[in-house]
Amino acid sequence: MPTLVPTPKIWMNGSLVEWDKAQVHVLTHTLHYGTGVFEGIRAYETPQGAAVFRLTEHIQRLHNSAKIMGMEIPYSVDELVAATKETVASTGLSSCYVRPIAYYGYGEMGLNTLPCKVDVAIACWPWGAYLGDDALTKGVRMKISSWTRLDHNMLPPASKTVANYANSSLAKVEALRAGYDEAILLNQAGLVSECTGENLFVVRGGRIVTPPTSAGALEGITQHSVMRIARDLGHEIVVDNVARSDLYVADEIFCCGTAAEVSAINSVDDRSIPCPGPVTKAVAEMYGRVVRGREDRYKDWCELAV
Ligand code: PPE
Repeated sequence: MPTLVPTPKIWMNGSLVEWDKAQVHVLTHTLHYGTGVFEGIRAYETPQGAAVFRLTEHIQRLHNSAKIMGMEIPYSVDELVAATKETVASTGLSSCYVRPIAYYGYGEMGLNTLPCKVDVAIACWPWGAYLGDDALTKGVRMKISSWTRLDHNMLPPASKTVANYANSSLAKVEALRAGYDEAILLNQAGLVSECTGENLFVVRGGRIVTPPTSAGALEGITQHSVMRIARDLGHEIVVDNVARSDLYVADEIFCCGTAAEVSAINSVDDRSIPCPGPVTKAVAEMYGRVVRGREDRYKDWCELAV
């Protein structure tokens, strides 16, 4: 049984269609060549109603991903922000995951994307704790992947391109099959980049470090939120390179992403890490309040769906 829970409507090229009717042809270009770009966003229940967390920034990143790939999205950021709100509102859910995708549709085959038409869809579904219900309390078991993170001149890791996730999937499945929960990918220089779908934070000696985009990490919107929250909580936090051995001797490690939120890490390659540590707990708790519109100073990040 598939675990995906349908919602009433999916937005496709300007209109809301029934979930079951939101279909594409088997010769959809992106299905064959991985050339689409997508986003992952969450809507949360706030005291004012359902709000999409940092929606405008996510849609802006979708446009940036497309720009990196040389793709022109036929809808402006404002149009897609409005479309996302409309789609979330149509679900009737107070919280859900939101997946906008821009892809080359049906009509052309072959690697030349220049003549291809760009289609856009936005779908929502309920999605629980991405790394398991006890990701914050018990923590996540991490493995350094045997797969290398994509290099900037192969497939730009800063773009959320569909094809990039074949790299993430290889690492994820390898880690799961070996009995771990998630993988950390090193780049070609051997430095830490990120996890298969989360950014990474390493706490040591009262200082928090997170790897930069140049190391092969996605410019995470949760990463950005966590940096601001941690600073506001009084922590020193820097963007800098992290070596594999930095992970083994860390005081705390946590990862974050839209789907995973803030998740604690209890070990890397079977070297145990204190978990959940005080910094992880404080940041995770505050993040949980912020996304639910319970902290006034971050209210601008919660964009009401209706
Ligand atoms: N790195 C990668 C590779 C990544 O995919 C994500 C999001 C992040 C970092 C964190 O980015 P942000 O969501 O802006 O904080 N991963 C998505 C999971 C995708 C999936 O379908 O699985 C997500 O969290 O939505």
